[in-house]
Amino acid sequence: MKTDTQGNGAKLVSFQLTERSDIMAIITIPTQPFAGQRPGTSGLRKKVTVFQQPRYLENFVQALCDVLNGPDANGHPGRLLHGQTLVLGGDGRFHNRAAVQTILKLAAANGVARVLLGQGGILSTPAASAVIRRHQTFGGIILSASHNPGGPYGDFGIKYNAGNGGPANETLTEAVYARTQVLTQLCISDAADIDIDTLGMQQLEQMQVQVIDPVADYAAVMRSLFDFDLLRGMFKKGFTLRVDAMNAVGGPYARAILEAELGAPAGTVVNAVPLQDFGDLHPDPNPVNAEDLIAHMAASDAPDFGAAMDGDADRNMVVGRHFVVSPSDSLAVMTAHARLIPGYRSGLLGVARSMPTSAAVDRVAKALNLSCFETPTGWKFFGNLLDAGRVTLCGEESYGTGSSHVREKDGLWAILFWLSLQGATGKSVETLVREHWQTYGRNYYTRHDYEGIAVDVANTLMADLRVALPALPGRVFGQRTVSLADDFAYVDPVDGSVSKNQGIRLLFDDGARVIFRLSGTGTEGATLRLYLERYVADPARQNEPVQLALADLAAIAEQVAGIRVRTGMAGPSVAT
Ligand code: G16
Repeated sequence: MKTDTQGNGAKLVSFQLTERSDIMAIITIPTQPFAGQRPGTSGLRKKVTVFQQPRYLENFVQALCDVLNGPDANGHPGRLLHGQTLVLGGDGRFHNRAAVQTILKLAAANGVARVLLGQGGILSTPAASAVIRRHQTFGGIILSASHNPGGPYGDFGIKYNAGNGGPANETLTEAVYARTQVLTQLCISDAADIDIDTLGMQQLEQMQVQVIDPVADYAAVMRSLFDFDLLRGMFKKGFTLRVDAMNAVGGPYARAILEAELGAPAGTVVNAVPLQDFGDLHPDPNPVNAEDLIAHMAASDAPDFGAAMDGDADRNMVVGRHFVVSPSDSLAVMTAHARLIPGYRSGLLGVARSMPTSAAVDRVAKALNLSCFETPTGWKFFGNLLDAGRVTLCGEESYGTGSSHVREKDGLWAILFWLSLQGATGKSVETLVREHWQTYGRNYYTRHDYEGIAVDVANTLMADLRVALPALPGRVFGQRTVSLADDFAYVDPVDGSVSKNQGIRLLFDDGARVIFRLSGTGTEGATLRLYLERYVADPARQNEPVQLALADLAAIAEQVAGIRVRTGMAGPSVAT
């Protein structure tokens, strides 16, 4: 050990000679806090250009390491991270590779003993969760801005997942944020970049970096849940599938499992090579952004089944011939038929959905006598329920479904699930959903997004709604009366933690709902999300176009919130 001061203000606190006979050193560098490093719905997401500022990423990762190391008994920096293994990987978007190198050098300097790194810096979000769980690591760092656009002027993101494989809870993310605001120094290795593309072990300071196959652990989990022989048989008999990976990280996983292992013809997975800018696609699998898939599924020679995934492959969209399945319906249908899948044959422990997700799954849960939980938006809120064995399936309106097999939503898992349902029943996607509606009724559902509005306009709109809430119950709008109006708060049934201000809810006496919420994943201005839902039991009235069926609720929302006047927008920028 040696102490020295370098010209750039960095302090040399240790060194070691390597076999290459160059000097690697762990140095401390003075730094200053950056404002706004508070993680949102799912980690810290900012423009790439923000992350490229010197020491921006470093500060956040140092703060994370400090929090994970914890204080010792005397309140000094502790060593909880020392000797531990972390998982590292991302969705391959622009800045992924550079960020991986930086994080490795910080991890090495902050006591991490070993990193399991996805080859090329690649790990889909569900795969990262699977690796954390299978290797029982301390946790993992995932680099992704999910469905947000990529490229040099696009978005980048980072989040920490705990040892259960799931996104860190709010207590931890708030502690990291607090730490970012008082940080004065970084502890980092000045070693040269390592080779992140070759499988195998390398050394970085005292830390081992094991470059792993990004698909292997994930594929093993899928094999344990689904009947691969059944799926192989489907493709052998000519079943046709089109999976749009949107030039994002899901491509290699879908190719390896669907094409290489299950025998789907080459070309089943399209846009299958992850590109740093997603080839200018917006990798958000909804009918607007995945329009190419929608067009293929509407063609006369449409495949039997279509699906898309997002930037980090945790979201999914399920499409039949001429038929798009809403994420809320998807969760309900999966819940109703779960026992057809080997991994769920013994039944479900319970189900959970985020508050803005439609109540379609609630009806299935009631019929099957399952517990059904309503949580705030954000997959992290499912973690405790899954860990405590209270639920098996979870889902969100934002094209996310998943189960207890990992602690993230999982795009390819959902595709394999729907494929299996078709294989086990011999029914098409459309038939499965229409029969579901006949049995349980239909929850017409849409989400209207008002994107890129001024932050103060959005905040004022929400604040005004909160003020208006007490006067709303009992108010009559046409045929409907407001039965409840509140700002959704959640008490976690496992640890008792309380999360307030999770969205304004207007519930009506006929089961209809209007919900207002601000997005927590955007990087520019604010996005207001308006969620509309109406229940129709009568099969004869289940075939209206969705926007038409919900037009009266949209009008009520406008009357209550004055969105158009406040934003100057004639309508939502996206309606799905
Ligand atoms: C993240 C969270 C999801 C959440 C979604 C939407 O998804 O993991 O649980 O539903 O954001 O968030 P918002 O409505 O706040 O934009 P992802 O796929 O972006 O990680």
